[in-house]
Amino acid sequence: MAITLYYGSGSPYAWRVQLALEAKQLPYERRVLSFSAGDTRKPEFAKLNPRHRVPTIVDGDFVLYESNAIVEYLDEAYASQGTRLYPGDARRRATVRRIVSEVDGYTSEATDALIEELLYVKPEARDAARLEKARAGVADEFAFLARYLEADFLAGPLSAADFALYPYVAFLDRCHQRVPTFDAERLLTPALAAWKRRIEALPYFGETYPPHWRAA
Ligand SMILES: N[C@@H](CCC(=O)N[C@@H](CS)C(=O)NCC(=O)O)C(=O)O
Repeated sequence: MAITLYYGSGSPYAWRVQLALEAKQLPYERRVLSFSAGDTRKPEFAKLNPRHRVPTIVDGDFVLYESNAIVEYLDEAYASQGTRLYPGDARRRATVRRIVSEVDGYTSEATDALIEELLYVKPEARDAARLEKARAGVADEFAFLARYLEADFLAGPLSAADFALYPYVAFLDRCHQRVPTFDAERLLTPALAAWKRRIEALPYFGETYPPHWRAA
């Protein structure tokens, strides 16, 4: 039976799960929820996820929320299928978990600050110094992570670490779409820009692209 994925278009947490479902070659049905319509607050969804968040999956009679728990579950429950997202070796697996944790702990904070300044502060109220500080925070964080790129992907072979980071890097394109004067490419080191292109060249990547970004 196909897994059901509840997601929100553009949610970085949901995007990493969708990339994982694709990499694991698992059949799944998508249910897109609208944040503005309050879908995550509706009683039928609250029964699945009392924290009212996406992603949430239903696999048979098993319901699971929290993106990292979902990616690890998919990788373990369907270990022999598709790409291994958490390597078997304890040290390599710990490295993947460490990078995922860094993305959630540090990268998301830096990108949230930039998104806030760029997309949520009205253009007339925008403060150049605050915006520059937020932009520098993202550039520093991305340069930090780029140091891990000794091979094609963050922890060597493609892993959950790449799927955790990718949506945050891609969000810069969305910022550029919404604010054309914002130069997203400039925030990426050449190594990180090449890594981004490698993710986007994955055969299933297009399946995961947020629908409402395309329409914009
Ligand atoms: N720690 C959670 C975070 C999930 C999360 O915050 N999702 C946001 C979307 S990015 C959400 O569902 N927000 C609900 C809403 O705004 O109604 C995870 O890793 O899955």
